[in-house]
Order: sequence, then C-alpha cells, then structure tokens
Amino acid sequence: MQRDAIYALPQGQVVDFAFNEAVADVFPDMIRRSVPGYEAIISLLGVIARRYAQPHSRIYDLGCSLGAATLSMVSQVREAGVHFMCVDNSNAMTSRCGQILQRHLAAGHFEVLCADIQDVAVKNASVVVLNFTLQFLKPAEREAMLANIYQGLRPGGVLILSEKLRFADVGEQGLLTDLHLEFKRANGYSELEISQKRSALENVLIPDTFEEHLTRLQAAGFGHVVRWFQGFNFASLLAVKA
Ligand code: GEK
Repeated sequence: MQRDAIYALPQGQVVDFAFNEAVADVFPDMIRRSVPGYEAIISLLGVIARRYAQPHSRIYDLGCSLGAATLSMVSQVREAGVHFMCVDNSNAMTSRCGQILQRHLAAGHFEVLCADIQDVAVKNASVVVLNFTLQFLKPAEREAMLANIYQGLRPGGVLILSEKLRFADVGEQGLLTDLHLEFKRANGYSELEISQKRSALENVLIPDTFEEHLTRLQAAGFGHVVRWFQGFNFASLLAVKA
C-alpha cells in the first residue's frame, strides 16, 4: 500500500482537495489513517448488505472510490442475480476500481460508471451505499439526492450512509474534533500535514449534524433510521424504506 505523503511538504498555497491521480494512488492508506473506524465500517456494511440484499436487485455504491465497500458486499451477499453499480466522478478512481473489481466479479455482474452520482437514476435497488460521499455534495443538493435514492429503492431496501458529523453542542464538537486529531497524529500524520489537509477540505467537505441527517432522511421518506456505528466524529447510519 502506497503511503499518503500528499501534504507532507509545505505548499505555498493550499488548493481545494480533489480526488485526482495522486490521491487515488495513496487512497487506501489515506482513508484508513484519516477516518476512525473506516475498516470496521467497510467490513460491517458487508454484513448489513447480506441481511438486506434482495434477489435480482441492484446494489449501488455511490462515490465508490476504489470499490472497497462493493468488495465487502460481494464477499457477503448470497442472493441470486444481484447486480453491483459503482459510481464515482473521479476518473482516477473509476479506472482503478474497474481493474480491481474485475479480479473479484465476473463481467455482467457489475458496472463502474464515471459520473456525478446526482445524474444516476437509482432503480430496482435493495441496498444503496453512500460511504463518506454525501458530505462532498453541496448542502442544498443533498435532499434531492436522498429523494432519488428513496424512490429507486424497493420496499424493505436500505441506505447505508456514512458521514463525518458536526455537533451542535460546543463541548462535544471540541472533544470529538480533538480525538480525531489525536487519531491522525497516532497514525503518523505531522501537524503540517494535518493543517494543510484541513485547509484543503474546508470548502469541499461540509459536515451536517446527526439531527440534520435524520430530518433530511425522514423528509425523503425513510421511516426508520439507526446510527449503527460511530468512531469519534465519524458515523454510519442505516435508513430503511418500509
Ligand atoms: C470507500 N466510498 O472507500 N459524484 C460522484 N462521486 C463523487 C461526487 C459526486 N458528486 N463527489 C465526490 N465523489 C469510498 C470512499 S471518498 C471519501 C469515498 C473520502 C467521490 C470522490 O471522487 C471520492 O472518490 C468519493 O466520492 C469520496 O468506501 O475520501 O473522505
């Protein structure tokens, strides 16, 4: 695994973060060292998909990056005729993702699309995964994305939504932000890397509170929402379509 050193050297001006070739090269190392609980979420969402996948339905991985969530679900799902749809708008990600998935899945059982997830019509879905992707959409566009997912899910289908959270309570926000910083230091990131990455993400990754997610998911129609995982200020929600 190639080590992430993208922000190791001082940058004159830190530009907005982008999912380019350099990021795709180091992505597995970057996300594992930056998102507390990432590996646990990946392996457990496979178990959730195993529970909710329906025969002859589609499973969507929206903002799939290198396809880690899809690989976890492929290893768990037992139902017949399940078709995996992986979407990401970074060509650097989708080209690598396609190469990885073809080692694990026969052609005809999956598609990798380089597209904006907002332009993809969700259809006949039993499981939809947004694993740390909704947070990169403009806040005003998030509600329409969830409505599209809800209408494309079969009854009994689920959305697995993982996000960085913001907290309305100042003390909780301060504590969990500090613990996230300690996590990054513990994983070998320097103060320079941490601060340059923070500047690069400032305008790009805009987190919501759990309550904002809950309200938006309920407005989209999801009757049942459970926060099934939290690692510091990163959480994953399970939203069920009745
Ligand atoms: C994983 N799910 O390993 N349309 C399509 N893709 C997008 C869009 C968009 N509008 N905006 C961002 N992306 C993965 C990790 S990473 C999370 C997801 C992170 C894509 C972007 O190109 C990137 O690949 C992904 O969403 C977010 O489980 O790096 O924090």
